[in-house]
Amino acid sequence: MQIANWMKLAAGAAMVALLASQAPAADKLEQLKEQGFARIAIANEPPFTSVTADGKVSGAGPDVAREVFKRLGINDVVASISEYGAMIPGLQARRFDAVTAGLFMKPERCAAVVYSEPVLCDAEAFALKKGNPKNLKSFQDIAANPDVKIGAPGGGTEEKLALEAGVPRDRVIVVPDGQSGLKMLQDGRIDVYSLPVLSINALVTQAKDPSLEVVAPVVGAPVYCDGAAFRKGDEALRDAFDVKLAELKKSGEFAKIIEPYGFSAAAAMSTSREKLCAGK
Ligand code: 6CS
Repeated sequence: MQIANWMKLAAGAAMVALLASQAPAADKLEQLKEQGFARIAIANEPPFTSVTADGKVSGAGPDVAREVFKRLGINDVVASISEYGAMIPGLQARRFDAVTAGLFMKPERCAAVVYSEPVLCDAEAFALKKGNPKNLKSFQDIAANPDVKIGAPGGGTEEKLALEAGVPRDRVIVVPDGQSGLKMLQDGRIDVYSLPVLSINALVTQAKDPSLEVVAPVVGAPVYCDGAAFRKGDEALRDAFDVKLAELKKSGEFAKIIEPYGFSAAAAMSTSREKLCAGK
């Protein structure tokens, strides 16, 4: 093909991409149907989200999202791994169409994105040395002991809970992923690694390391729930997602998807976006 024709083709493709990105929010659902997939952000933190070596995306969040999107006429999901702190900026920059990663609903996040109704709920946990030698049961215990360093996801809830409890910034170590956190704990570079209970249990169980133990739930830390998060402006897509999510909850299929991962359907169905975004 002549260079001139290639340039025309490239210009046309760029125009399509530009028009799609400017499409009115109400057409976002139509745009995703035509695209054939929804681009989701995940963290690869089982059992919330998981990507196998051959690229298969699973975990409770993507499995629920895949089923809901399928019922909306969007055939599949394509996942990108992201740090929690980068998920909302990525959504706002249109790098993702949704976040289905266990991004817990909290007032400050509810102000930045539009959430679906609740999907995955969990308490917080600590992984630490067997015997809990520094007797750490809460984020306040960590703040009170100047010798303790905590590892937590960057931009994540556990990082925020530690800082809010008064742990100085230089004792809150950003950990990129579960395996790194485990290694840092085993090497003594951190004294405690914090994630939600199901994530910590999955990691420590898989590690089969008798020198580690889990403290759960963390005393004084709330039970959080996530929802699928959408960009402000995509409320119509969020509303359509909620209709199908409610159908799954009503039929019992929602429980069939998430409970094998250890999540409680009743916990998600006992609360609401309104309550969680109000910090209740
Ligand atoms: O929403 C969050 O910030 C937290 N959610 C999960 C599923 N893991 C850690 C993260 O900090």
